[in-house]
Amino acid sequence: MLNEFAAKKFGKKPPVSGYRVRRDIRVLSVTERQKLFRAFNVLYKTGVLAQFGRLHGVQMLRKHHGASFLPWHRVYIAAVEEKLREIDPEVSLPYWDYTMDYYLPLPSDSVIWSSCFLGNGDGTVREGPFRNMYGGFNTLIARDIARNGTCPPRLINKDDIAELMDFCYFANITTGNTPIYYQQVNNLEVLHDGIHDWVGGDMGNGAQASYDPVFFMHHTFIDYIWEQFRWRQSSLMCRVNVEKDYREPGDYAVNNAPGHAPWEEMHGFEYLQNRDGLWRNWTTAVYGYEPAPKCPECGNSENLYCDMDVDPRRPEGVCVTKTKFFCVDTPLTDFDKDRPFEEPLGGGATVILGTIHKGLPGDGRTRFMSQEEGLAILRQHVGHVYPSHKPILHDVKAPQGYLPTLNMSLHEVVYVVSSADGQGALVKYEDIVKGLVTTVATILACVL
Ligand SMILES: [Cu+2]
Repeated sequence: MLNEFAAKKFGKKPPVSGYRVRRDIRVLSVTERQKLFRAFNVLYKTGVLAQFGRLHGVQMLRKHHGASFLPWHRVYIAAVEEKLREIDPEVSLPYWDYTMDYYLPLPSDSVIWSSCFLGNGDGTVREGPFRNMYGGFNTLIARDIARNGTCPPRLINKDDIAELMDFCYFANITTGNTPIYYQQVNNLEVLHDGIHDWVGGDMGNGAQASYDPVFFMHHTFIDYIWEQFRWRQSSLMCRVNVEKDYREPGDYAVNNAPGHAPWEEMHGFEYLQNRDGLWRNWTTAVYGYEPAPKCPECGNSENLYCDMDVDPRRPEGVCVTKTKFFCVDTPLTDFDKDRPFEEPLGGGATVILGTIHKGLPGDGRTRFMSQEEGLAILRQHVGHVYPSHKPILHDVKAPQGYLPTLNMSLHEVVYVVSSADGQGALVKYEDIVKGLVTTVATILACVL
């Protein structure tokens, strides 16, 4: 099956099924959702989903805990999307923007975890479009929202994303050869791990994670965050060539695990190298992103609303997901409708559920917590004064004949320039930054 992608030069050439746009799953119409779920069920029944599940689950360290994490998953989900479009050329992979679930007192109440969307989040998936699907170990897929895990089980919120956007380089937000992987802040892979553990069940275990279709909505959002980072990298603020920017030799992966160098093959897509996942044409020729829903319209979705009060630091309001109690449609029609829920037959492995819930703080607001407790924690989180963004530090190398390297904070420089009188200061400044990341054009833009 994977040979098809090599034969079609998937990624090197525009995809057979054409360019597609990815949107938040709650913005899709009921019909669009049904088409998506039907396509997933066909992929499941034909065994394609399981093949992709195995590909993800084996040789995990070739594409996790290191630099190839983002490019590998970019290609992987695009390939699954291509298979979905073979079944129905009108579908694309939606993303699950969990920053909108974050604002619920109990994010496990999100409409996402209803039969209108991805089905229940507590235990065996027995309702919704993915009920009765078997996972990696011959057991029905299961979830265990807000479980305890190795990584803090937490949703990614808007502040996490804003903090990533303080940086300019791939190495700033990815994993390299580091002994304290799990504790890294501003690391998109570590943040992504938290969602896996938050959903729990199959999603909480790397070998089984992509047997639960939630995996693809999660990874599409991670890819969208990365894409926003790449827009920033390409902007005047950073001026980084996103196709070349990678990690340094010797700093590719935790414990120097192989598979993460830019020239190494992409596991399962051996006609590509890891660095090919950095090509711009993935998001110009293959797929693109519709921006996440914003206030006041919130994508005109019946499943979202604009909340002006919940996050005082965002006076323009934030879109918040409706809860599962709003699920009224039954998006299951012509597939699977007569098949009753069946208990697992036995003989398969058991997904570990029911870890100890001790009232996890913050984003781990659990399904066992009261609304009041969850709300109190949420208020604490979104009520604090947001620390101003850290200034961006550039190592500045002076042109030949000028002073040697100095360390410059962009924010301070903007301040100096804006408070300077007259053009003379700007000209001097231009001398200093000649040939550097930051240009006078950027500074002028900031001052204006
Ligand atoms: Cu993965």
